[in-house]
Amino acid sequence: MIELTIDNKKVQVEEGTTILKAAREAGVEIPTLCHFELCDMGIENKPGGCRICVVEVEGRRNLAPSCMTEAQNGMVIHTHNIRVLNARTTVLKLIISDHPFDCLVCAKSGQCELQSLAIQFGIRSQPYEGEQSRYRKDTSPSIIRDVDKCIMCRRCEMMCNEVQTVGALSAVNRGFMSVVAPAFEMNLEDSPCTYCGQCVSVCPTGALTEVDHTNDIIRALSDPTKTVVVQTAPAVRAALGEEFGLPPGTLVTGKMVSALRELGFDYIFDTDFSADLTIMEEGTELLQRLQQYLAGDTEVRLPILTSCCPGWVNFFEHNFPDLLDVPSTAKSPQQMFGAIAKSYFAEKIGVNRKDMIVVSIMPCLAKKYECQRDEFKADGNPDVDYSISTRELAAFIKQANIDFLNLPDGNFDDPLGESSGAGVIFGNTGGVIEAACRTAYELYTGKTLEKVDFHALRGMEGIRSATVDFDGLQLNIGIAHGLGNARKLLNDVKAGKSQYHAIEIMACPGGCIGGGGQPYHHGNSEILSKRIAAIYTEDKRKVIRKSHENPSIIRLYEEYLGKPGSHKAHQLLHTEYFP
Ligand code: HC0
Ligand code: SF4
Repeated sequence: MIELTIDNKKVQVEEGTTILKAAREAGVEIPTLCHFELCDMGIENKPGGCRICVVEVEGRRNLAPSCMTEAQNGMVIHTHNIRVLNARTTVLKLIISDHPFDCLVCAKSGQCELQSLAIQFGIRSQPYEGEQSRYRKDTSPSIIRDVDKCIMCRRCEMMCNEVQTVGALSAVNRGFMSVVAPAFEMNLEDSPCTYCGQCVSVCPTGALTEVDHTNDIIRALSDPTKTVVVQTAPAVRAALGEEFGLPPGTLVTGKMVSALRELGFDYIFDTDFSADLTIMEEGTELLQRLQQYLAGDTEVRLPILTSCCPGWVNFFEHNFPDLLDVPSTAKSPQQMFGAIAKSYFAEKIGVNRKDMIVVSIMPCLAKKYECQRDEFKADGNPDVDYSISTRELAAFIKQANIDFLNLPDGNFDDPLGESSGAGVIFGNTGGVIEAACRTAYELYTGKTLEKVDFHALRGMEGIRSATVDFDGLQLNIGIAHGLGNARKLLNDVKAGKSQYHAIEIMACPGGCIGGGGQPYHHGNSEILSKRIAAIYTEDKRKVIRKSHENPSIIRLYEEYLGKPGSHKAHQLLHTEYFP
């Protein structure tokens, strides 16, 4: 241990600790901009570029960037004397001198870290006037890059390259023209980007934001010829409350339903319903492949990979084009919902599919891209018309002046609003495969599963393994969240070295609860853990906790689909992948 003095406080820290961390351990907050830490992953972004975190170290001529400077025994540090404050203000003014002044209409206004610092440091005018660099905007199906607002903090690069190993973003150009961009400054759409949205979730300014579809939805809601149906993803209910000041981990399922009703949606349904449907189809596929394998078929594609996360689907299409027959062919719950809403449900209520608008509320930005894919359209009409994020829904509720916190708890509509606990745990890493185990166990063994909680499949480690006993058959399960972890498991599959029968993969750290469209969590893993706990609480509260026991799912098969894996189920609920 070493001892130093920070703002007249004696502090003891481990050798090798930076001044920034030492100060935080002592309860002294130093402002930062480029610095970002994902503690549980051991990943830290500290390019030392912004210089907002400078401090004075007695005896040194220059101010020191605290994120980059190691604390040393006997150091005496001042984090907010006049010299430090002046330096920070000058640095901020320089950053702002090359930043657009459109805060009034910026998508990040109110949540922009640069704006917050400008307020904190009392900057009230454009300090250094002169020419500013100007770039074109780059709009993809999910993400808008407004690189005039890039401050070169390089957090997005850290997420894309170190966590996701996608490598779509890197620093280009020099001086005022330096920005983070795809190689050769190509459009994001032409790059290997998966639309996972993790770069958006850490961008401190409005340089990276989601494509906003709220106005399209308002237009649909005000068109009397349209029946507007909404589905809400499992993870949204565990995070939406944060946008209204509720503590992380507060479940707001009932308030969310009431808000959607007040917003004017005709039917409020649940993606948890179609998560149950996914289990019926994906679980059947898993059992079919297993039975082929047990019968000695050496050609059978095992492990089966889950296929419900569109960021992950993009990733394997780009990076593993020779493994496209390995993932399950089951569509994601978002897309299964759209296909069933615009066929079975539309027929039930006598509405032409062209007059039905299906909206999804998702914690994810890749879902925006997914619902635009050609294979999810019938005669050019998409199964899901618009997907908006948890953040966009919160903004929409605020725009409509709905008193969210005082709303009563509402109930989802029938039949596509009924779901099991297995459907809701899809939102957590490990949840899809746990849900699949609950159903596959009973279908395989013919016995009742007494203990539905598979604790071995839960947790936050990036790669997890567990063996589940199916009455003598030992099923090896792998789980990865974050695309960097997924790549490791996929490399083993490619090399024929994988020991698993089934692998669940989610693109975002934590699964959908940590999706790129969720309220900003600033790398705080405690927030993710609380959302995860909330999802398991919702599961526990459900009367039905296994997908195949959902009465509305049973009825859907009886009335419309026949049985899982039927010809009709294949037509509506399965897909193919493209390199
Ligand atoms: Fe997910 Fe989903 S669980 S991807 O994370 O499978 O976005 O929440 O809606 O589709 O159900 C996201 C969350 C979903 C889908 C479901 C899956
Ligand atoms: Fe990289 Fe994901 Fe951002 Fe695309 S969306 S640039 S893959 S972090």
